[in-house]
Amino acid sequence: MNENQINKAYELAKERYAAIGVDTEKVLATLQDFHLSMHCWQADDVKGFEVQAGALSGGIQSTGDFPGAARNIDELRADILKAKSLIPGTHRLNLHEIYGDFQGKVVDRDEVTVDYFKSWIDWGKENNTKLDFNSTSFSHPKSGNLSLSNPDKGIRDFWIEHTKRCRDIADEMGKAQEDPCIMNLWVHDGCKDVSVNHMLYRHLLKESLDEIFSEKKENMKDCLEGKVFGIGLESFTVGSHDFYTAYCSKNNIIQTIDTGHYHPTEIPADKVSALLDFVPELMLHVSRPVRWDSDHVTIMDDNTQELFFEIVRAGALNRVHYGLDYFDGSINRVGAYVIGSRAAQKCMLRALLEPKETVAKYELEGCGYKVLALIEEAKALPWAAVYDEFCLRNGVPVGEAFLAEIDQYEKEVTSKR
Ligand code: RNT
Ligand code: ZN
Repeated sequence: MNENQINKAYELAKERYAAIGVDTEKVLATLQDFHLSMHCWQADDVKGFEVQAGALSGGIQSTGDFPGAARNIDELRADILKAKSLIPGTHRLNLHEIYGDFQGKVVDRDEVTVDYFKSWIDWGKENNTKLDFNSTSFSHPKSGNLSLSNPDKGIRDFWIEHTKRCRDIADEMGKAQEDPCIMNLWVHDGCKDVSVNHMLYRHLLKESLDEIFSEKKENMKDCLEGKVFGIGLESFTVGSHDFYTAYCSKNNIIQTIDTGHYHPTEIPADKVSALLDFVPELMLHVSRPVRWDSDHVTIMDDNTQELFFEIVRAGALNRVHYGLDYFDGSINRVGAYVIGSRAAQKCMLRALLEPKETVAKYELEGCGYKVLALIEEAKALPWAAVYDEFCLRNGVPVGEAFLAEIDQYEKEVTSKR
């Protein structure tokens, strides 16, 4: 498709949407202001840069050994920038604590400071990329099965200290970028098999969180992520969805919805309107569950599409932070970023293009068949022409044209690692 063809297709689409009361120019402006928080951990299979790094633990796994994973901070930054050059719009980067710039030093989790993130803050500024942050309680000798909920006070205190330091770092990041840094707290704590001290573990987790959040921070926002189960932690999860729903709504904290963290027939999209009257905002980890795995590359599947529809229908666009969270080591990792980011963006675009006022009105008037009819018709409207135009205006490859760029980067860069 050349530029002229893309413009023509867009002009037709614009008229088609105008006929149902949707202004595609407005939609494009909104999409321009939609910022994903790209997770740094797809680039290196969640390894991070700690000198003393151990194997990935905490009930998560990245499978596959496709060549070219980033081995150090420079490679990871280069990969992220390559991916960003193929994704329209401006996007944030979501860092885990283990991705600090440790400069060859052994820095334990309870010793980390913003000094190890100074170069990230500079990098973010230079590359117009705002940063988000995560504490890291997995892949560490003190992780075991229980961290913040560990009955051993020494271990609990270690993770409390780590998490407090991470909040300080996130606060510095937020200050430097003049925009709040969103800090996600996910701990894997759970039991592999039958266990009886559930109340104790949950109580300890609550106490640890209370202690962690006792200090208010101006430039960062906390969010909490629950889960249904982890690998090797199949029988019980301390920080379940219910636990965090209660904690977040009681303490006015942002809740994280990872779309890979629910029962197979549970629809994460339904949580948007269920939660937003009780928690201040939502953080998303857009992902894709496949059987035991919660972290396949995001695509335009029903769950993802429905999630974005629900956010737009709820009028909650600005009350949601849009993180991605998947890790696939079996395919080109830069490709994985581009596919997942563009898929999330396309789902948002389709949601923005829905003739929602009309559909909502029909529903309130009791015209059920019209609701169904319009939603069915909207599925086949030319939204892809609008996305192509968006890519064109943003100077990134349109459609599958990004494949050639990734192939070239693979040939020249990642295959040589
Ligand atoms: C794990 C959680 C968590 C992690 C990242 C690496 O199941 O989804 O968000 O994926 O912190
Ligand atoms: Zn997640």
